[in-house]
Parts: sequence; structure tokens; C-alpha cells
Amino acid sequence: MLRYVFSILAKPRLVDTDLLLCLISTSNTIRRQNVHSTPLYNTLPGDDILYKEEHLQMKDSLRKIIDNDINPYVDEWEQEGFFPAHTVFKKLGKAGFLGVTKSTEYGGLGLDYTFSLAMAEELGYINCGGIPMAIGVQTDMATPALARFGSDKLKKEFLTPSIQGDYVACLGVSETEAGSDVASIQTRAEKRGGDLIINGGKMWITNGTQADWMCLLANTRQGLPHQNKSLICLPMDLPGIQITKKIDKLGMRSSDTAQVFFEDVRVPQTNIIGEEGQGFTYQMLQFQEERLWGAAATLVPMETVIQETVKYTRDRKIFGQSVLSNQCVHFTLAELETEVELLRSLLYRTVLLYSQGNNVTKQASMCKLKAGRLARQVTDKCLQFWGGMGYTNEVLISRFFRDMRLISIGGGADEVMLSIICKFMDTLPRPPKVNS
Ligand SMILES: Cc1cc2nc3c(=O)[nH]c(=O)nc-3n(C[C@H](O)[C@H](O)[C@H](O)COP(=O)(O)OP(=O)(O)OC[C@H]3O[C@@H](n4cnc5c(N)ncnc54)[C@H](O)[C@@H]3O)c2cc1C
Ligand SMILES: *[C@@H]1O[C@H](CO)[C@@H](O)[C@H](O)[C@H]1NC(C)=O
Ligand SMILES: *[C@@H]1O[C@H](CO)[C@@H](O)[C@H](O)[C@H]1NC(C)=O
Ligand SMILES: CC(=O)N[C@H]1CO[C@H](CO)[C@@H](O)[C@@H]1O
Repeated sequence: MLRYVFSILAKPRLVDTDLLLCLISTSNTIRRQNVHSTPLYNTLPGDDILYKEEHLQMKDSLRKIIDNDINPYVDEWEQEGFFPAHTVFKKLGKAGFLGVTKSTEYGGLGLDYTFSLAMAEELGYINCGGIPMAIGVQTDMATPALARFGSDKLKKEFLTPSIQGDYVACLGVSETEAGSDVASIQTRAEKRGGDLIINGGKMWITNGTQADWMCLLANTRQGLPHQNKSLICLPMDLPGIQITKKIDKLGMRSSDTAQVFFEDVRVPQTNIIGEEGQGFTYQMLQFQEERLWGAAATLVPMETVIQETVKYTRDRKIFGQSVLSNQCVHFTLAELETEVELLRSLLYRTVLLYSQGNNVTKQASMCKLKAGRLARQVTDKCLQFWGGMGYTNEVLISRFFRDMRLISIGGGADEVMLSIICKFMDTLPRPPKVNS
């Protein structure tokens, strides 16, 4: 399957015959360094613990799409507050990147979660946070529950075209009055005949302005808040769906974020993913991948920010010497580099445990918490060393400073991660009893 991915990818843009030979043979004996005329600098020695030749080849193929089809346009898309997801997703879908861990029956590659990690990491070479996030929504946030629990019919209708890059997916969990407290959402989907009639609204929907379908969390029955919800595949072109203009945000500017309203929207009950009433539980499972993915997506940007800061401060002379030669500068950068490496170790260990079928709720929450906090530290501390230049839109650091701020908020805020960790430590006070 991998061979298929790489050969499709290689053909149109092939310039290097060594590369072709390597891709065709997929021989493990060919060293990665010999494959490329320009060295790719994303392999740290530690990577080999988790990443085998197949992972590295996959990362390289993805890198080519990033370098040729994404990065040259990022500045323009950031300016416009929009990127052509259909075009980009089709390219990624054709090459297999939108269904790395999904079953081959529905067009996926059927690989384990370590390949998803490899992909999330490599997407960090995109020169902004918004596009990796939109891709992550598609692969690791809106589709895991459908892939795991959906009926064959639903998967053929929504999953296969999403993997192929023909459909763009969005995830509808948060509402204006319910973000951190997911169980308190108010959107209802009432059963009438064989249908569901949906009323309510969703907030903060990434790629909401033009997505083809939404993985929607709604209340489908009476009962306790953890047991009265379902996940529903909702086509976004139905009557009664109103999508407001996109929200103007601090960062992630190339990714659109919308508010969506539902008024008597009708879908068949068979659009419910898996068992009715299990939506909250499914979403909690789905969050696990979202959080691992979110943490993985911070690693390369943090390393890039540190490397760029080394370069800039080495060249910048003040008081007769380079900024970098101040101990507080080079020591701080060493400290940050160490922290990133620690996060990488925790994440790799967690993903390995996860791909072997273990429950990693606690560790995934720790990864997400640490990634959010560290991303803020790295971008803030590094930006300081750029002086006025760091405060302009001319440099990548200011974009990452804005974009990475979201990690501590989206997909469960830092405090929500702390609460989950506390549950495992048995230190969280019990919430007041709710009568129902
Ligand atoms: C750019 C962007 C894209 C997004 N994309 C999507 C998407 O595609 N789909 C989707 O469903 N959602 C999406 N979200 C929503 C996101 O998941 C929520 O913003 C997040 O869960 C926080 O919810 P909230 O904004 O309602 O904050 P609130 O729930 O109002 O929380 C506010 C603050 O309260 C604090 N807090 C929360 N819980 C606790 C606690 N237990 N103890 C102490 N303090 C606490 C935290 O500091 C938190 O930031 C997106 C958000 C943004 C900004
Ligand atoms: C389901 O749970 C929500 C959130 O706690 C609650 O408001 C609602 O009344 C419950 N039932 C239905 C049918 O919405
Ligand atoms: C993991 O374990 C916790 C605590 O035992 C449990 O609440 C949670 O549902 C489990 N998660 C999964 C994905 O099985
Ligand atoms: C920002 C973003 O991802 N926008 C895309 C959402 O999905 C539609 C396709 O359904 C694309 O056309 C948008 O570009």
C-alpha cells in the first residue's frame, strides 16, 4: 500500500532518478541520506526509536507536497484568511495522506497510529498553524469515530470521499454556551418517523464555511448528559443549515472558523454513528486522537522557531557582539530545546502505547497540556530575542506566536487536561449532584 502511495506521488514531480529507484524498490537498505539531493533536516537520532524506513519515506513524500504545493502559497492564504482546501485535500487524498490509519476497505492505508504521528509531525513544516489544523480536523478529529463505529453505508457515504479528498469534513462539538463542558451542549436531534429533526447551533467550527459534512454531537434522547447524545453525519447543504461569516481570529488565519445554526434540519436516523446515546463516549475517544495529534503538530514548529532564532540572533549585532553570544540567550535556547525533546519523548512513548491498544487517556492529556504550555513559552521567549523585528508580520516567528496560542485552548483547554489528570490521581473534588 505504501508503495502505491509513493509511486503516485513520485511520478508527476520526479526530478531525481535515485529517488524513483528507491521508491520502486522500497528497499530498507538504501539509506535515507542518499536518496535526496538536498538533505532533509527533520530526522533527529531519537526518531529511529519509533520511525522505521516506511515512516521516513512517508514523511519525505509528504514533505514534497508541502514544499511544492503548500508553502509557496501560505503567505497569500494567510493574507486572504482562507486556503483552497479542496485543491490541497485532493492532492493529499490522492497520495493517501488523508486515511493513513483508516481501513483499506474504505480507501485508507490501514497503518498503525505511529504513521499518523509521523504525518502530524511532518505537517509542522508548513509555514503556519492553520493548514495543518484543517488537515488534522479531517484526519484525526472528525473521522475517527465514524471509522471505528459507523455503519458500512455511512462509511461509504462519508468516510471514503473524505479519505479520497473529495469531501471536506468538520467537527461540530462546541457551542456558544458549551465549550469545556461538552456534556452540557443543547443542540437537539429529535426522532420523528425514521428521521432526526435537528435544532440548535455550533460555534468555532474549523472549515465550517464550506465543509461538505459535519460530525455533529447532539442530544438525541432524555436522560443523563453522558448518555443522551449521539454523533451524527450531517451533510452541510441541507435546508435549515445557516453558516455565518467566518470569525476574525488572532491566529490560524488561513483556516476558516464559522458559527453554524440549525433550524428543523432533517436527516435519516441511519446517519447516527454507531449506537444511539453513545455519542459522548465516542467523542471522548475521538478527543484522544485529537489531543495526540495536536501535541505532535507543535514539535516541528517549536524546533523551527528555535533554529530561526539561533540564525537571527547570531547575525544580529548589538553592543559590538552578536545577540546570541549573550549567555542568557544561548542558555535559554538550550533550555527550550531540551524541553521540546522531553515532550517528544513523552509523546512517542504515549503513541507507542496507544498503537499497541493501551488506554492512554492520562498520558495523552499530559502531552496536550505540555505541548500547549511549551508552545507558548518557546514562541514568547524566542520572539523577545528578535526585538522589534519579532513584532512584525515579516517573520515566521510572529505567525507561530499567534497560531500556537490556540493549543492551550482548543480541543480541551489546559485546565480541562489538568482536570483529567487529576481524575487519574484521584484528587479532583466530585462535582455537585445533578438531579435528573
Ligand atoms: C480557532 C478555533 C478552532 C476551533 N475548532 C473547533 C472545531 O472545529 N470544532 C469544535 O467543536 N470546536 C472547535 N473549537 C472550540 C474549542 O474546542 C473551544 O474553544 C474549547 O473547548 C474551549 O471552550 P470555550 O471556548 O467555550 O471556553 P470555556 O469553556 O468558556 O472556557 C474558558 C476558560 O475557562 C477555563 N476552564 C475551563 N475548564 C476549567 C476547569 N475545569 N477549571 C478551571 N478553569 C477551567 C479555561 O482557561 C478556559 O480556557 C475551536 C476553537 C478555536 C478558537
Ligand atoms: C440531555 O442532556 C442535556 C445536557 O445536559 C440536557 O440539557 C438535556 O435536557 C438532555 N436531554 C435532551 C433530550 O436533550
Ligand atoms: C481509560 O481509563 C479511564 C479510567 O479507568 C476510563 O475512564 C476511560 O474511559 C478509559 N478510556 C478508554 C479509551 O478506554
Ligand atoms: C479553510 C478551509 O479549510 N476551507 C475549505 C473548507 O472546505 C471547502 C470544501 O468543502 C473548501 O472549498 C474550503 O476552501
